[in-house]
Order: sequence, then structure tokens, then C-alpha cells
Amino acid sequence: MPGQKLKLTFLAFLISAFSSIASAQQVDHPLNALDTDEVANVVSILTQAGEVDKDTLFTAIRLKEPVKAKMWAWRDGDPISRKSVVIFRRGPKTFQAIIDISSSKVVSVEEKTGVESSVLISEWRTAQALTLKDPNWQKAMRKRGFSNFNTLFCSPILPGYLPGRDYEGKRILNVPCYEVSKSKNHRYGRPVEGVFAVVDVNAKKVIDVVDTGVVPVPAPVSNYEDQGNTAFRPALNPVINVSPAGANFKLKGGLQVEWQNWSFHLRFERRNGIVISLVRYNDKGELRKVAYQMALSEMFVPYMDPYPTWSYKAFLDAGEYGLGYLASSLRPGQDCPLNAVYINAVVPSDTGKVFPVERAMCIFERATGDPAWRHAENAGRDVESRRAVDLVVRMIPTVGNYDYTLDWVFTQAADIKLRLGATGILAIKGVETKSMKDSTAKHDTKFGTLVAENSVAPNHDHYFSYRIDLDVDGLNNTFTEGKVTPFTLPPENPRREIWTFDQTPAKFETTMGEQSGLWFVKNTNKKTGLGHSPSLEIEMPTRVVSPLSPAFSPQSRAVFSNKSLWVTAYDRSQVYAAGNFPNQSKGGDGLPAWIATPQDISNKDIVVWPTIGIHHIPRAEDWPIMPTLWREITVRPFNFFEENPALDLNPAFARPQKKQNPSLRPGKTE
Ligand SMILES: [Cu+2]
Repeated sequence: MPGQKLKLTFLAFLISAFSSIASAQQVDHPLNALDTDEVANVVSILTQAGEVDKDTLFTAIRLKEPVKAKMWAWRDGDPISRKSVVIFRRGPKTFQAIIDISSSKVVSVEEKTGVESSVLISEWRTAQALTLKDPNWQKAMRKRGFSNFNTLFCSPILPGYLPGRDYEGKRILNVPCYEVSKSKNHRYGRPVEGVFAVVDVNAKKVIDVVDTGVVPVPAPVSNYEDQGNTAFRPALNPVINVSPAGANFKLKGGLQVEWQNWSFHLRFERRNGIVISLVRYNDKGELRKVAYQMALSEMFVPYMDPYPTWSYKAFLDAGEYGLGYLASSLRPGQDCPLNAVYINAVVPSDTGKVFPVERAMCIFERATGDPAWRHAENAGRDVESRRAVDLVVRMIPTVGNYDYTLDWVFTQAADIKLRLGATGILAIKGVETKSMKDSTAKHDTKFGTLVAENSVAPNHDHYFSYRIDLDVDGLNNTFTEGKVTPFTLPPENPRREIWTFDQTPAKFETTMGEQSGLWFVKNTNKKTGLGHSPSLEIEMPTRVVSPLSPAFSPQSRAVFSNKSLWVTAYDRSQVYAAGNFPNQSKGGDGLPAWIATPQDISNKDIVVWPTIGIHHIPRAEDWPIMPTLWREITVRPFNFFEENPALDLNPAFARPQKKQNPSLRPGKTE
């Protein structure tokens, strides 16, 4: 197919012409992620102090941020002092240390008892190897007709916590396996159902093999990969996003971003992935504070199947695994458009070194194809319209079977959109049923959907808790709940009823569930030219919360998902919505504990924690790979400006310049 080949070559040309990679330079900002040298320094300082040795495993080596007030005041060239929080394991014991990198000192080391830190790849491998060698597991597999275990892929996962399980002092991985002889890129489609091994990686042994009976393994999954055996529809004529005259954003060091009145700092962390800090808006020359920090704080993915092989499945993906740890390299031209700039990251490894993630993030401008605003007069003949262009920062962690596209979108009308797209492979339970016409169907699909022969996708949720530390024109802000209330007019008014809008400030730390959804963070200490208190609205059009009682596990471990929004007093130690150590946690940690005694939040520094989610009732269309399903939160100015902030959008594009934007280093091309 020469036509096809030509088109592919053309795309490859465009990719090589426009893709570029930015990489972080030396530490030029106090909020940069630790670089390779700093991670090595931290480990060396701890080694010299006798706190760690070659057998120590590290679950976190991350920046300990300077205090917030100092960061808002920090300017390019000001002194930079660096500290690190380190979590490490010596044998079964967990420690947390604070290191002053700048003065090469150990500030503190504390043993953390009764907690389990996030899982390590080395433990994952250990659990895999122990399972494959275990005689009881082998017996269970032989019973299912497997004699050659080379065709099996075992995928250890964390057990959460269910009362009555004797996990005290143990570090558990549950190990289900999949038949993979006929799949390269679809390893979760053919579960060997009804059996899993329970491994204690502290004791390095299989402590149980749960076997509830033999279930057929589903047939091989149809291939969706680009391997020439998929019947593609005819290729499209190119529909592409390019910036032929260069990008309009500036990237500085590692990494400060400037675009269309916005400026912010970007870093990449092992636990939360992208962290955006110091978000400012240049309002006609005045750099106004918008948000100190925004990041995805925690995720919760509980499955709704009561059988022993499934009931424990309720994952806290950020805290148990790590979104940066599981980041996948972005595929140019597919995961991000042709005009994207890619940013490589280094992630601290289990052994106290770093591993590189090429193209961990991308940043790009997107022509939305929509008007930012428009109006027509004179019977539609006179039109004023301005095209909208967004700036997007993206990463995609692959958490086992699922891929989550995490986007931070900045608009020209001063909105910030936190978007999350779920795609990848449904978790599959093997069943007898081949068709909904079968007599077994009613039983097999009570808790899920038949998506292929012998394959049920159990119902489940995805909850995403964001930590958004807004500082609207300053640190002291007030949270208000807006309300629309019917208003009865006097009898002589034929209209009789309208509605009115008013806002009630929250005095103490609080949660929002089924309420109005009209939520604002405002600065009552400032007034705009019109006399308004500048505000930002938290808009969540699709609010999904867990209907389950926080009295029972696993819901008790992720109480954040019971409410759409939590509002807390700023506390720099409160970063993770389900607590610092969610692995095997017994519940109640994080947000519910922090607001147990509600603090005064009236005209104080506050943090909002919106949760967006999906009750995922799988459908046939989600198989064999799920079309991306998006959710989003918008942080929207509300009387923050005195008029439409995008009024000055230029209807023309700049004339192409010969010289490319010098801030875009050409770097390595794909
Ligand atoms: Cu899902």
C-alpha cells in the first residue's frame, strides 16, 4: 500500500521536525524534583551516618519543600537550600529520615511502626518468583491443565486490608496469574481464575494459596495491536496539531513554564507524578497568585465482587504503587500531538539510585477548534469570534491493566482544568458463561458485565482525589458554598417565582457531598475595581461519590471518596488524602483524621480536595481495550477579573519568524 506508506513517512517527518525534548538542568529552583546527583548525595549522607547500607531499600527519596511563604517570595537567583524526605526499609522495618542536602546532614531518622510503605519492584519480582516455585500453587495450576508455567504471567498486587486477615507484621502481595502465550500487549485478558497465591515478602514465602475451584480460561483476545493483522479502517488524511512557527510557551530550567499570562513550576514525583506549583496569572502587569500547588493526591479503585479471589481488590494506586513510578513513556504523535515538547524524568529507584523515564511528560498547545468567545449581530452577518488555544501538561501512568491520562489544562480565559482519562484493559474475571443466553449468565454477571466469552468485567469505581492549594491573591482565603433558592414574589407579580443566589462562608473545616456544587474560594481581604472579592470557583459537573459506608473496609481506607470536596486548613504535612502509608492501612487515615477536630478556616490559608470519579459499569465497548473515558474539574475565575480576561485575544496569528523560539532547545528528536 504505497499511499499508506507515504502517509506514515509524512507523519514520521512531521514528528522528527516538531518533536523536541527538554531536560532538566542543574537545580535552578527550590521546588525542582531531586536530580540524579542529589539522590546520590542523600544516599551517601545516610550511608556515612550508618543509617543505611547496601541492602537497604528505598520507597521514597523526595524533595522536602521549603515553607510556602518563602516560596511565594522566592525570585530567580535567590539562594536555594535543599532538603529531602526519605522512606526506607531495613529488613522488615520502615524508617523516615529528613536530610539536609545543602549542609550534608541527617536531620532526623525515625522508625515508623505499624505501617507499610509502598510496594517495590524488587518485592514484586520476589513475589512472582516465589509463586512460580510454590508446590501448592503448582498443584493448583496442574489441576487447571497447566504444566508449562512459562505461558503464565503472574501479576502481584497489594491486598488492601480486610478485617480478620492475619497480616500483622507481614508484608503481603497477592498473586493472580494470566495465560499469555497468545498475547503480547494484552496480558490481563485471560485470567487463570479461582486461584491466587498470598506471599509475605518479609518472610520471603508463600503463606497461602487460595483456590475456589477451576474456571475456564477465556479464549485468546482479539489482537488490537499495530502488527499488521488488525483490519484497519482506511487511514485518515492527516488531521494534526502543529505549531509551524514554534511554540508560544517558554520552558526554563527544570521547569518553569510561561504561557499566555500563566506561569507555574512543574516537577515530576515518584508518588504523585506531576506536581504544579506557584501558579500565577499576569493580569495586565500584576503577577497575581492563583494556586500554590496542585497534584493528584490519591486514587481509589475498589471492585464490587464478593468472591475471595476478588473481594480484596481495592487499590490506592498513588500511595500503594506510585504514579511517577509507573509512568509510561509517551508515544510521540499518538499520546501527545506533533507539536508537543517532551520532558524526561528521573525517578528515585528502590536501591537508592535513579531510573530514567524518557518522555515522562509532554507539554503542548492545542487548537481546540472551538471559539473562546463569539457573537453575531445584524441577523448573523456581523460576527466577532476568537479561536481558543489551550496549554496542556500530560503524563500517563500505566497501573497494571489501566492507563490514566493525567492532564493539567490552562486556558486563555484563565480556567485551569484538571482532566483525567481512563483507558487500558478491563480487569477480567474468568466465568463459565459464554453468552447472556446461557443458563449460568444470571449468576456469573450478578456483579459485572459479560464483555467476551468466559469473560466478566466486575463493576468497580475509579476515584481521584486532587489536592488543590489555592491562594487567591494571597494566602488567607475563605471557602463559600453557593446556593440557588426559589424566591416567591408578591401575589401582584404575575411571574410568582424566580430563584436567587447567595453564598455562605464555611467557618470550620468541612466536606461537601450532595450539596449545590457551587463552591468558591475567595479573598475577602481584597477588592477588585468593581468592589468584588476575587474568587475562584471549583466546578465539578460530574460528581460521583462512594455510596458505601466508611464503617467497613475497604471503604474506610479511602474515606475521601465519600465526599465530593473536602476543605481543610493548610498544613504542610497533609499531602496524601488516604494518609502517608496507605499500603495495608486499616482505615481512617488522611482527610477524615485531619478534620476530626475541625479547625477554623475563616479567612485562613485553606486547601480544597475535590474527588472526581467513575462508577464503572463495564460495557461490551470497553473490550478488548477501553475507549478513553474522561472526567474533569475546572478551577474558574469568578469576579477575579473585572471583565472577560480573553477579551484581548488576537484574531490573527503572528507572522512566521525565521528564528525559532530560543527557549525551545532542539534536544534529541524522535
Ligand atoms: Cu474501570
